[in-house]
Amino acid sequence: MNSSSVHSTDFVYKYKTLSVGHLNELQQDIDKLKREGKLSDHKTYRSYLSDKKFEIPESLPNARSLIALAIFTEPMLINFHLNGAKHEVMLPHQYYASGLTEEILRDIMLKEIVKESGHKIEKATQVHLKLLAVRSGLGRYGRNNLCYVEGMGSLLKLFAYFTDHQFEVNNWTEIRMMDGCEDCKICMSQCPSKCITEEIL
Ligand code: B12
Repeated sequence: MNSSSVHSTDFVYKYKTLSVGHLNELQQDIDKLKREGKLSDHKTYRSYLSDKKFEIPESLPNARSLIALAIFTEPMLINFHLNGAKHEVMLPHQYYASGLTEEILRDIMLKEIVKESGHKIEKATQVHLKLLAVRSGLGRYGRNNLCYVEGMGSLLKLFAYFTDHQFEVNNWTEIRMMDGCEDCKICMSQCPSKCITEEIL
């Protein structure tokens, strides 16, 4: 199934689907980074990744597809008053109650994406979401390694679901950095810890 942008209550979402036949290749992308020593060994960082694996969940052994979903919610603008001056600060939706619930996500998945009745979905909590989004063609990496989705920028939340529904279109895509990042180095010059490199993907 191809990407679609639908407005549902206060959210805008886009999605792409991939066959579970690509799970091994997705895992190999990560294993290759590890082998080449490109993943930080820092134990806190590794702890974030320790449960992540591209594999069919035991709770849905007949899973056929993975759905990558990007949700954009308007950021909240808050005013801080400091020494008589007002400072407007943008708060992404991870940090305020945007109203997005698990039930809304399940409804989007079942009623608007899977559509055919009788199918199951299972939230994929252990996959690498940016990689899945990029490999499914939903988004592209920015030089800063965040995932950008056309029309949404990077201020979005990614989710993934397994389903036993087989979609007709398989969207396997090469890993690429956004064209707009090739000549732009603004994030590089602003990164306080100098983590962003000249490297082009
Ligand atoms: C660990 C983690 C963190 C850690 C570590 C972040 C870090 N800087 O490393 C902490 C807790 C600090 C964190 C913070 C944030 N996170 Co976070 N985090 C994750 C998590 C759990 C895993 C990400 C990860 O490291 N994956 C493993 C790496 C290896 O995967 P990868 O980056 O896709 O790997 C590919 C690239 O490296 C690429 N590659 C290889 N070489 C090169 C070279 C170039 C030039 C490029 C561009 C790419 C590239 O190839 C790899 C694949 O083969 C994901 C959720 C998930 N389940 O995936 C969220 C996630 C990435 N985080 C997210 C967000 C929003 C944030 C914050 C912005 C939250 C906030 N508002 O403060 C901050 C950003 C901080 C920052 N400066 O990066 C979003 C990103 C959305 C997006 N648009 O991309 C995710 C997807 C969560 C979500 N559900 O939406 N996060």
